[in-house]
Amino acid sequence: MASWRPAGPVQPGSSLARHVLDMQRASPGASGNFTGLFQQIALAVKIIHSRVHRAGLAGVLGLTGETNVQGEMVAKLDQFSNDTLVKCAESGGHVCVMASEEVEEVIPVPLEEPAGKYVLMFDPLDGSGNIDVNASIGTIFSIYKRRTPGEGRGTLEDCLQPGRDLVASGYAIYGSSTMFVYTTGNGVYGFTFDPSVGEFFLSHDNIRIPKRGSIYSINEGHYHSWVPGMRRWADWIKKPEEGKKAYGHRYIGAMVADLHRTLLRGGVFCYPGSEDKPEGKLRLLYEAAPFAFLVEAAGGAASDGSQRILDVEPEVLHQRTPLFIGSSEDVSDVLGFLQET
Ligand code: AHM
Ligand code: MG
Repeated sequence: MASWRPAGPVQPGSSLARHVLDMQRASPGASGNFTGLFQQIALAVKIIHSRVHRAGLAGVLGLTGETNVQGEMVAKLDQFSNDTLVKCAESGGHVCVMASEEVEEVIPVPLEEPAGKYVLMFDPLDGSGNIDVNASIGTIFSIYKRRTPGEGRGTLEDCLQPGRDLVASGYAIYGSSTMFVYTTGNGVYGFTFDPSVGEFFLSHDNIRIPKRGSIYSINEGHYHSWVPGMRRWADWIKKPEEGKKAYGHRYIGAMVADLHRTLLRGGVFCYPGSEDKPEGKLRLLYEAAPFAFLVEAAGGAASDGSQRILDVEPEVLHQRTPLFIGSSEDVSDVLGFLQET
């Protein structure tokens, strides 16, 4: 008699929860804390997904009128996403301290909750300028181990770690479907949310970024404020030459969406510095380092123009950095132009 197999497309063995559990079982000495933290992050993402998809109906679009630490207006969904991540993570007992792009200082774990050994950093809702036009947005997270000795609450020092010390990073993209993509530095895995089941299932196994792509992604409206090397690169990339086709241009304006495409299709995403803002706009700890860890694990590259993003030693929590990230050959082309005298 044939052995029984579940009917339908859902494969319980390919769920995100099971994937993380298998990974934990494969790492000797793992205590289950990491798996627990991941489950809390996935729970937060499901709650944010649900609110993002109901946003128009629920009337939560619009601005609260407050100004966040970046001097930008905070959309209501940003705040909701921030609070959801904080509540889910602190109640799991796996983190000792957190930091969010939306909050000026580190976020301590409340005294009534147990503290764990992990440090969680996140951009709760990246690309929030896209909310009101119903375009893709996302959540970015990264996990470090505490580096200060002892147990109990963590400190700012635990948050100021270079990306090469990351234990894991990932993102959720709230697009035509919601996806969850993560790495622990060894393979990049993508899961698609099945709302009828309420779970993420493996849809993109072992993502590898092509060595070279055919798309460049940058806000070219800033062209006149760039250094000459950057402008020369932007002129070159769209010019057909012998042996080189002109690259196509795509820019959604939400890093999660632009980098999700770059990870799957290849190409390069740049957010350079400008004359008045030499550090650019993106934040090292919440945006650049987590994506650099993902893209390098997929075989790509990420630089700030002079060094690997993962080697940058953060000095302050909300540090900004120029970013050149994507297919290794495409990143190397931009760096070549930038380093020309
Ligand atoms: P946010 O975190 O406040 O949403 O800002 C970051 C976003 C990125 O997702 C995106 O790549 C960039 O800002 C777009 O900036 P610009 O409008 O200058 O092109
Ligand atoms: Mg952001």
